[in-house]
Amino acid sequence: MRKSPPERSGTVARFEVNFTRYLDANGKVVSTPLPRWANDPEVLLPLYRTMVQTRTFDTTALNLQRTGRLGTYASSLGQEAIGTAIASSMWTEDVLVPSYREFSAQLWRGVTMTELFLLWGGDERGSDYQGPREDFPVSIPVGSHACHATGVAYAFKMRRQKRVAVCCLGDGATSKGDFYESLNAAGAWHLPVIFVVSNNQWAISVPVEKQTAAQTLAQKAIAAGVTNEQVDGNDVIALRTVAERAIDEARFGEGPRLIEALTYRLSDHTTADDASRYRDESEVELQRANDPINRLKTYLIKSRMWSDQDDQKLNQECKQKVEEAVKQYLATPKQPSQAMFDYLYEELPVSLQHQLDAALISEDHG
Ligand SMILES: Cc1ncc(C[n+]2csc(CCOP(=O)(O)OP(=O)(O)O)c2C)c(N)n1
Ligand SMILES: [Mg+2]
Repeated sequence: MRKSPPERSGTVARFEVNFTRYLDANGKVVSTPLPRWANDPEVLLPLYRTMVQTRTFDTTALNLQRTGRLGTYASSLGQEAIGTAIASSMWTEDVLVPSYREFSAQLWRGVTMTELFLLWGGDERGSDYQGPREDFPVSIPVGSHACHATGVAYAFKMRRQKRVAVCCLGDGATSKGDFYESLNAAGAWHLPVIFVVSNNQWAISVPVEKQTAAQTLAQKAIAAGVTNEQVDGNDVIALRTVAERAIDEARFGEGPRLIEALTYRLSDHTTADDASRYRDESEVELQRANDPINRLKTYLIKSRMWSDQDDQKLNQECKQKVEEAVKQYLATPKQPSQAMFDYLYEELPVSLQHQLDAALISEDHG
């Protein structure tokens, strides 16, 4: 890296940010050639099913929250393609380090809907995944998990394992110091880690153009010497193409990647938010036309891989699965109040001891 300066004045470096899209909002092919698997229902239908299952889960989670049976919940409406494509490009032994809107990735990797409900219902046992044991719990702190992902990738490298850490974060997270530090370390140490930025245009009430003066978020990787690219985050075919390549390259020693997926947060930030106070409903209306599920469905139907009848059946199956998960969730005996103190410290500090005493008293009276 250390070089002597050039002899004369002039440009010393140039950088690019590439964008990938195969399907437009109407499911029409706009770039060719398509990857070969884009004609293979065995590849595409599982992606579609996971996206639909995620949306069904999402609708039910919102209903549960509205009826007082779930805590604050962050909807993934409109962003289902990203996690689905990413997770389908990972190997089982890779590690997902997610933020709080990546249900599709988690479901693909075998986290159960009951576990997700438990977590969003305030029960930490929901993070003790029985499937992907080494995947991380969702990071509610914005961006801090980028450091964890870099650490995981460092461990893989030290152990000479061919595994990849995949960190999912939002546009807002890319303004944070821990994000830049993680990216820098990943670049300097040439680690097998992928940062997937879901640029949904909003960080609660802050639009992305107020978040940063950078033209793209992908370019933030350049200063860290990390390969970057931008992709249509509502086009699962483009996403999977980009993700598969990035993850494979990282696995086989070609270093870290940053993928910026352009999407849109169709929902409120969480159930504790009212987005109509800071953004125009007409903007949201326009964005509905970019829905990733409709886009893939139209393509599948046009390519004769799917029908409206198949769709109805799938929606029915997805609802049934969610209803079963709701039953299991609601039937799970609550943990005692003291459980929340059990795993924080080996020895409870005095201040928390007082809180524990108070919790035990209120439980006795409750
Ligand atoms: C370290 C930290 N600071 C602030 C918050 C409060 N907070 C929660 S979500 C959020 C916005 C995050 O936006 P973005 O990264 O774009 O993700 P999105 O919610 O859009 O998926 C903020 C500021 C937090 N959870 N953690
Ligand atoms: Mg955002």
